[in-house]
Formats: sequence, structure tokens, C-alpha cells
Amino acid sequence: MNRRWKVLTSSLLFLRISSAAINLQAQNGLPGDKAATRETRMLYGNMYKLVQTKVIFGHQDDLAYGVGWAYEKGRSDIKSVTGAFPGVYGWELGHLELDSARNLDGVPFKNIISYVKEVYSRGGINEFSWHFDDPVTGKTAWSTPTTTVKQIIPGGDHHAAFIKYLDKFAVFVNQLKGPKGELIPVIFRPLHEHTGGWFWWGNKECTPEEFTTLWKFTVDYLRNTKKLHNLLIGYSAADYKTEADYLERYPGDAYVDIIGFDAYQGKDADYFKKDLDNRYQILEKVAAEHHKIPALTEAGYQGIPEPEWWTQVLLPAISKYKTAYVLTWRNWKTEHYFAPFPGQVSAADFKNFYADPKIVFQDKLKPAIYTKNL
Ligand code: BMA
Repeated sequence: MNRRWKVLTSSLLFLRISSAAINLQAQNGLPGDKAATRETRMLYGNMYKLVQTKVIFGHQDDLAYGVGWAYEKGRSDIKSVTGAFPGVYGWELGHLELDSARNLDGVPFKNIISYVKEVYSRGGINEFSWHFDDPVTGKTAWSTPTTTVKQIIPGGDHHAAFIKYLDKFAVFVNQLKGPKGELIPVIFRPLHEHTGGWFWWGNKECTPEEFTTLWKFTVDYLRNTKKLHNLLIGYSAADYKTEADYLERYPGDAYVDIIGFDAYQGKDADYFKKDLDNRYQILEKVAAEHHKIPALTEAGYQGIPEPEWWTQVLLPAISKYKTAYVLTWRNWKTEHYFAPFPGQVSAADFKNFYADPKIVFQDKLKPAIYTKNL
């Protein structure tokens, strides 16, 4: 082998090794958006690390209202029970598409903007779901049957109506700014529970191809046309039995950052445990293969009638598998709540859940989650 040849082959080898290193980096802890802001990349990287050992506790609408109260500054049912706020905060965007001042659950969007800023300033994590009305029929998110997805993707006769939704989303997200004018990173979980049949984007309403087209269009439009680079995209299924079910409508790794599923306990606790276990096993495999962050994107037991549900049912399940966060649904009223409040039958057990070394609330998160490699 002559010298020139040697130099050439060794530099080729170097190139191969360094591109492998870059690939590895891309696979481990970088979001799908190559132009994601620094804060967004930091958040994602830190969540990627945290998920190896911890689970962050989350609650929908936590700062807005709880059972028996609404809009009291500094109040939170979670804080009233444990002394700490949750670490993840879910917010709902339904009716943003109607230019309404309040979301479909009555929460003023103005308030949501200030909650998001408050959460960011203390190192909490904000997440958005969107039960948007059907852009073709004007009916609610829960209206089926429809052919809406086919009609709103590129080439569809109502494509423009869907673009208007996304434009309103961009106007809203552009108001979520930190003290230096930086966009606050948020998890955006669009078109959720799409493996179920209850929303207009559900699996009976469109083909897998139509669904993934809608998903990709949504993400591409927000990233490339609206220049929003502060979104971590959440893919959140409802029920599924197999890996093929779970991935049937998966839009691709560039379009997803956090993958998970929603799971609620009904009357049959044994079924819930078994089903959770099955769905988790599949999720963990897919998350590892696709290098994504797994999460239990919604969970709960309405009314939590079992006093030890937190430590006996939820904790064992989420401790067994990697879970970046578990988001319990909203505490609206005595007939519809998913987290405890003082005096609620599972409140004492929830304090034990809070004290478990694996579980993270707001008091263990720092604002540096957005600025430093932790
Ligand atoms: C559902 C219920 C509804 C609510 C919707 C969107 O699970 O809590 O009352 O309107 O979520 O937040």
C-alpha cells in the first residue's frame, strides 16, 4: 500500500467514524427539528437523561383550577397535598381555532400564556393538547363519522380551513416568550389518541396514509412556514395490542420526539394492570429502536376511589418501564377529577408517591433544564 493510498484510506476511516459519532448523537437526545432552539435542545437532552432513572409527575390545568376552586394565584391541588407543584403542566388549546378568549373548558388563553411563563421560569415543563373542532363540519372533536382528514390534507377541499387553525396556533405560540424574548419550549401533542375511534382524526375516520400526511403537513408547516422551533412533538396513542398497531400511523422519526400512550383505569383493575403492562412493553421497545423519549402522556383513575392507587397501582407500573413523565388529567369538579386534593381518599398515599425517590415534582427541577446540560 503506498503512502498516498494510506492517507486516503485513513481519512476515509476518520470520516466514517466521525459521521457515526454524529449519528449516535442524533440518535441520543436531539429533537427531530434540526433547527430547534437552544432551550428546546437543552430541554430535550435533559429529558432524555432524566428518563433513564426518573419519572416526572404532571397534571392537566394544574394552576388554573381544582376541585372547589378556580383562578386563585399560587394555588394547585397538587401543591395543597404535597407542598410541591407538579413538574409537567398540561394545557388545552380547544377553541383557539374559533378565536375564542377561553378554551373549551373555560380557561382564558390569556391565563394559559401567563401560566406557561411562570412554569418555564421555575424549570417546569409545559405540554399542549388540542381538542379542535372539525374544520369541515364545525362540530366538536368528538364528532364521527367524518371524512375530514382526507378533506384537510394538501389537495383536499378544506385544506385552507386547516391552515387557518395552524396559523392561529402559531400566533398563540409566538406569545410564549421568556425574559430574553426566546420562545419557551413546549411539548405539542397533536392528533392524540388516534388509535381510538372517538375523534374526527381517529383510526376509523381516515387511512394510515391520510393520517400521516396530516401529521407531517402539520409539523412541516409549523417548522418551515411558521418558523416555530420550540416544539417537541408528542405522539400519543390510545389503545393498541401489538407493535404493528402502535406504529401503523407513526409519521416517522423526524416528526416525533416523545412517544407514549394514554391510559385510564376503569372498574376492572386487573385488566388495567395487564393492559398497561402490554402497552408499556411495546412502547419501551419502540422508544429504544427509534431513540425517542417514552412517556405516559395521559393517565388516571377518575375519582381515585382506591386509597392506595398511587403507590400500589401507578407507581409499580411506571417504575418498571422508562417513563419521562406521567400526566394525570384535570381536577374539574367532584364528578370529574384525576388527582387528589386535601381530604380526598387517596391524598395520604399521594404524599408517599411524591416522596418516592424515583418521582420528580417541580421542587426537584431547576430552570437550568433549559440552559445547561444537566
Ligand atoms: C376530556 C374531559 C372533557 C374536556 C376534554 C378536553 O377528557 O375532561 O371535560 O373538555 O377532556 O380538556
